[in-house]
Amino acid sequence: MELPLNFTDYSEAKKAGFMKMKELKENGANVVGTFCTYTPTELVLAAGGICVGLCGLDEDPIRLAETKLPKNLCPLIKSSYGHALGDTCPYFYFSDMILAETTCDGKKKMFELMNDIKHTHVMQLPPGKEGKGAFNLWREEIVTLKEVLEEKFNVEITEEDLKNAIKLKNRERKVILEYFELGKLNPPPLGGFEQSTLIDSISFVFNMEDRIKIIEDRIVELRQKYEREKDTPSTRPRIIVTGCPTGGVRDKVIKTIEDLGADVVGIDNCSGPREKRELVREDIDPIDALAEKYLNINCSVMSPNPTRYEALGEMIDDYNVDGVIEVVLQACHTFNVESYYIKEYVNNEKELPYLMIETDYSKSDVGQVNTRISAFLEMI
Ligand code: BJ8
Repeated sequence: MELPLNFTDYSEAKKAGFMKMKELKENGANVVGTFCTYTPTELVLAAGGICVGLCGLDEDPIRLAETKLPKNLCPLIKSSYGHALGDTCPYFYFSDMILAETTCDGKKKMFELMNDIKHTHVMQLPPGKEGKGAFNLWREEIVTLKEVLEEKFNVEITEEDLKNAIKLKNRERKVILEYFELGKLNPPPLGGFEQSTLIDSISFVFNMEDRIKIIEDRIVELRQKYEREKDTPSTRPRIIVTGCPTGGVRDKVIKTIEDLGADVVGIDNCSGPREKRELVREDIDPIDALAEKYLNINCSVMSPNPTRYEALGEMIDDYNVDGVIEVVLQACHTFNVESYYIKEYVNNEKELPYLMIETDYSKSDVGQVNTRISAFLEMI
């Protein structure tokens, strides 16, 4: 059985979510717009609020964004800001506030401009996770966020509220991880295009229980598919895509890899298991637990960022991978610089081929991307 139309098509899911969001707002929902997996969403849930991701994944608003931002900036940042500036994203419109973090330089400076449009609370994320100072700073930022949310939404976030929100988010993490791990099977019952589309689309289902149920149902369908097909393993190369978020280049990169004859079995980025791997501890003070968990996310904005290699290495082994393709969005300096060591790691430690593709949201390099992926797959 195929997924309902709105979860295989990101723009359909986004549109369907608009109506739901409008209804929720009419019933008094408190909505917080977010941009990053470092956002401790449990606090918003504990405040009775709803989080909605606002990362821009399309090219349309970029021209407008460039009237205020430099052209030489990551497309995700320009697209996100362009939607805010042009008021072309209903989710931005419906957000009561924006919750952001000091991740990369481009994003954190863009948030200063975004604050002129809508109240943007920026959490000070430490530039590295090592040392006591980093944990203490981040923990303080989480305490401050709790106070900001309490004041904004006129609620008290109790320890019990927070513990319940942590449990609920952990359930969601576990089920999403189980869904991703179906990519370990051969033949893989799902490709990277589906993984990325479903996970980005599901963010527009605002009831967490509904969200969990949709993924659980899809897991059952995919397991049945695997049972039917398991006697004919795939001989296609097994690829992991790593690097920047790929929602804005899903067609240009992930679909192209699959159309050219490979299986994208895993996606090691923020649409993949990067944030899901580690649960929030349920046996310690909830604020400590949130600080610990979110500080450990292995994004390239952290310096140094050794756990990214461990996570990628585990995926390469567990998913039995034949090659790694890294996507770097143009002007993303942190992933771009880190790609040097990722290549070394993949080539030398894992003895596998590696390809880095630097791209943006435009169609101007579709042919070139296609040619490079094709040559890479032929080599494998
Ligand atoms: S945790 S990947 S969502 S920061 S691609 S805007 S880093 S210049 S999106 Fe990200 Fe959080 Fe990290 Fe994930 Fe800057 Fe790079 Fe653009 Fe990026």
